Amino acid sequence: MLTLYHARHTRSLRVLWTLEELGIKAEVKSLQFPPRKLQPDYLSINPTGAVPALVDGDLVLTESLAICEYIAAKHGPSLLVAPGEADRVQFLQWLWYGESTLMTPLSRMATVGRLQRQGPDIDAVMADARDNAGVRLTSLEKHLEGREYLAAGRFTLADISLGYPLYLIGLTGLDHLLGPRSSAYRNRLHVRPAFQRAVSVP
Ligand SMILES: N[C@@H](CCC(=O)N[C@@H](CS)C(=O)NCC(=O)O)C(=O)O
Repeated sequence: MLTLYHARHTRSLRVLWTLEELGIKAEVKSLQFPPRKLQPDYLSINPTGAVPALVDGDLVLTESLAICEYIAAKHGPSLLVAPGEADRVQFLQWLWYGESTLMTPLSRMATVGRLQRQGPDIDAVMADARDNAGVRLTSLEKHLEGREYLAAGRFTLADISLGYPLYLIGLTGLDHLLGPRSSAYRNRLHVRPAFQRAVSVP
């Protein structure tokens, strides 16, 4: 049995979503956030204190996309675009864009927001991160021209990767940063029954 350490509104949503898409059961342990401060016993599972973590027997994985790829490779390879398959490179590009390019300014905003400080320096950091996210989103808008999904003409893990930061954009009131194609794309992802089930896990 897989065990997933999860906290609401975090990257563990990607893992829950992958599990739901593939109909895989896991024991979900919901943690208070941030576990680093509120659940110190969790550091014995993941010394970084970050979520998600997946335990499968002796194996412990602590990167959301590595966990999703591990699950997909075992149970649902159509979520991946294999080496040699057309669009493999686009798949990699957008898989990483979701965690690296797009999450970087959003994580900065979340971290600074959590500190609950005020003042011109904080405002400047937040404004810069917002601006940065907006600029970065223009490449998604461009890529979506004539495409329903990011790679291989089907729903893949790259879409799950992006679906999480697009969810955060909605949560943090940044919808105005999305162009029309990106907004329609996000709706397409988020109406999926598997996403709806995943996002309702407390
Ligand atoms: N690259 C990692 C990042 C994990 C991460 O930073 N998780 C955030 C929540 S989305 C977290 O737990 N932050 C709290 C902390 O680091 O204390 C992944 O994709 O899983």
